[in-house]
Amino acid sequence: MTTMQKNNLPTADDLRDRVRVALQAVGADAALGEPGVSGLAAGSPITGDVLFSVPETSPAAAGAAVDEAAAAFAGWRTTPAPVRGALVARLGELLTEHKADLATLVTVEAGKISSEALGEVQEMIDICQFAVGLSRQLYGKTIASERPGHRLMETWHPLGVVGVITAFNFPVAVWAWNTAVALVCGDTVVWKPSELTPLTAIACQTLIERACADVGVDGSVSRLVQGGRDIGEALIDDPRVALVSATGSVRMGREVGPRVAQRFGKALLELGGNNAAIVTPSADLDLAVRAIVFSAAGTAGQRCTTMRRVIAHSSIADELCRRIAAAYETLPIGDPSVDGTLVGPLIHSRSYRDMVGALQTAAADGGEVIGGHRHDMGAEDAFYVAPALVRMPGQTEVVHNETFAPILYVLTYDDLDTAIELNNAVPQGLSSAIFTTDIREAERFMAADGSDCGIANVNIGTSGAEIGGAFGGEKETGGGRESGSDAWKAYMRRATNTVNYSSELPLAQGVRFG
Ligand code: UN1
Repeated sequence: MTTMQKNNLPTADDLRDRVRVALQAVGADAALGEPGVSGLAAGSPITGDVLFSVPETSPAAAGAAVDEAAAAFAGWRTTPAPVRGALVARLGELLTEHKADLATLVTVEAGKISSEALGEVQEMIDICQFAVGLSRQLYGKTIASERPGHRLMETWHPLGVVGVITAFNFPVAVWAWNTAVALVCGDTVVWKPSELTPLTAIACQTLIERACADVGVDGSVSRLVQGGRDIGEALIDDPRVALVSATGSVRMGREVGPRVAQRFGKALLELGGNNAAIVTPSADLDLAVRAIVFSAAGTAGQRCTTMRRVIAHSSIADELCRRIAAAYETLPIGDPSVDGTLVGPLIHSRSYRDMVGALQTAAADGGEVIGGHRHDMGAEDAFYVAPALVRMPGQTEVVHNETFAPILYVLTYDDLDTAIELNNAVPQGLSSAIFTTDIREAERFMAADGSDCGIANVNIGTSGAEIGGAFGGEKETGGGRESGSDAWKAYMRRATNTVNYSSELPLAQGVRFG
């Protein structure tokens, strides 16, 4: 039987106390108002209660935040990059000091289990360290010129204000990926977090303002605006926002992309995923099952990198399903703040309805559904579910949709080409994996005619990427890359400089003119 801590949830008052303690520790409790007071409702999926109300930014105030960030950019862009790095280094120290406080807030607001919440904060610390190193490595190339006495080179310059729009499921890490890198690149930031996670945002903003004060930098280099659609639009449509980096649904990206393009702004989109793992006959099944269960059921299926499909070789599909189903049976579901819980709540009732709807459709399409039922935790507005495993007779439309809940569809294949075709048959292109001990299969999966995703892993699940690599995906995932590698280039503009240090004026391409 699946373990559950029935009716054993904390009370709303317990959660309020935890939030108060964590926000007091970071020095941000002044922003808390009683629930019901006008402003944004800050709630928790753990119980489904509204805990506090927090100040909401008006559209005029959002414009003012952009004014401030734009004004700060004038000085920040000429601050030497390693000096900018010192601010990010200080932020990293403060995040380290307040790792547990932030993780508490992430657990309360996003419903993540403690270990994953701590991991998310670690991801922030990691990107700060990366960005500090990067602050001394914003390299341009020197290129051989075809003309004598000439030098050709590239220089990279800050872009301007970066608008960062983040989602509830990584309420702090995605802000940090963008902000740490943008700041060392010489950009200033205006952040619009998800309306579902305003408390974590207040904590982060307090820490970055403290970091600014500690190193003597104008706090306007990083601003926070809180609110709904109109506040996001204030960033999207403002010509001073040079780059909009948006994480969220494909539907959101379809609006943001063209609107930003309309004014020739830059957009960095990190949208939906529909990530698959191919499991081959040579796979180490113990390892594969552990990786699949973490990627499919972890974070209650609410990562953009969550594994949503398994493409299993027909010779091992039954065995694999049996083992995944057995592992699912033992997953402790319940209060994410309790040690040992592995599956916390869905974020809200809509996610639950979407999950029920997708499972009904899958069953109508001939899918065999195992699990997926709601756990009664004694809280009407909290949605705890058992992860679902669905053996599909083939890929119907429901398999092509991203349902932000723990549903894992299983398809079968007989030859690797078909498996790769299935992997690539969905509109999204974020993450993918192959489980194999055959080097030919592994290499084929990563080759040009292999996985079409931004992330293609071997013997690792689809989720849980390190910050050192560029993160993002193709097709409906939006094409953006954030975090490590050379993703910083999206936060800067490139100038090509040709320098003539001779006293002649040879023209390129051998052109003669007078
Ligand atoms: C997301 O879900 O938006 O690779 C980001 C991962 C995490 C980031 C996920 N490092 O699963």
